Amino acid sequence: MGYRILETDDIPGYLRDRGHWDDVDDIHVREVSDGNMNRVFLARSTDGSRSLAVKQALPWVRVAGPSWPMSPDRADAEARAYAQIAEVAPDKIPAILGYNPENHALVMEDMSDLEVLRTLLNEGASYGPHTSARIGELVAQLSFTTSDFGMPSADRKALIAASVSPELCKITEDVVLSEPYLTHEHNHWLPELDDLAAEFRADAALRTEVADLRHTFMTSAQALLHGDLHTGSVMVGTREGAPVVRVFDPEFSFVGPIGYDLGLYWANALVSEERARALGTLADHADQLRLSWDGFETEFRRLWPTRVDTFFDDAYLDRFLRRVWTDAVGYAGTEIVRRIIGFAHLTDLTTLPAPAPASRRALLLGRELILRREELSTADHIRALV
Ligand code: SR1
Ligand code: MG
Repeated sequence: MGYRILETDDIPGYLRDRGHWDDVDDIHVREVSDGNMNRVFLARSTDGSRSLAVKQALPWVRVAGPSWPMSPDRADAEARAYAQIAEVAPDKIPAILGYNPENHALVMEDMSDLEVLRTLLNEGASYGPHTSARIGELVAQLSFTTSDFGMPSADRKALIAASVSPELCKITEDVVLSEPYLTHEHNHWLPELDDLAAEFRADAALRTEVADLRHTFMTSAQALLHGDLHTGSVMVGTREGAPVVRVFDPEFSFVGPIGYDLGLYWANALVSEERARALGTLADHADQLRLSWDGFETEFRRLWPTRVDTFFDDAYLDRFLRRVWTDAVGYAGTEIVRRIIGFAHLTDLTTLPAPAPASRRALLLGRELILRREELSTADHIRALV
């Protein structure tokens, strides 16, 4: 049948044809697309006893339209990542019920009983004790099992080859890891930040450090990443009285530096902290970097004795984790910067009544994280900087 862009009215027939839903007379569909890239639909029966989500990759960046073409093959990377994560952390992703590579469409669990973490935080909620720890644990589970510690060398080479994702990596190389430091039509910022945006473009030392992080992103095939692990890629809530954390949208997945996933999460936590500071609603924001690192490190060290290649000794583990930490600090800096003077901004800041002061603080913090990542070797150092 080939690829066709699904509209709301197509979803009942699509779900029936794919064997997900029999009674197409009892199905109500609404579009809930929210992210920058794709379309998402929710299908629900009248009594609410059945519901599913359908996510389809468009042949362009959704928020830009056909003027920014993008292969819908990115959904293949997402489906592959979900399959990989399902092997090691099935409790931390939505249930995937089917993937149709012809239509680049995933059918998955409806998670609308949960909330997007960024939305909750923007509304003034705290993180609670579980969320960041689970995120760190997920990064460890995915990264250890897809690294040379968790996989035989030949399998790893096959994974690296299968996970090559040039178009989406190029987006990150551009919109995160170079454009904000250049004059580029994608960039925009608040007029009150003109001075800092110009300073960042003129700062040769900053550019060299970003170049270093960019090159690491391009070459350091440490493990399979989520690739876009911000607070809009996390859903939280409770089910049957227990806390639930689900990470979704791994379409930017590829084999890269582990610190990129941690750094993205840290950046978004630090920006949420600036929002809360501006609104006077600070809660447990300051704990999140430490909690996610502790969750990551504890799980990675727990898995270490199972490594497939024992030439990597315990002293090497310490060195490796230090490198991941330092990379994460740097990538946190680049993520903060691009979210304020680059293409895709964060509602954490844009919806503030007076966004400039908090954005300025965050931008300055981002620069320090990039420039001083080698010396910022503990969570306390980062707290002191904040
Ligand atoms: C053109 S895409 C811009 C951003 O949206 C995605 O969610 C990624 O964060 C990407 O960098
Ligand atoms: Mg996304």
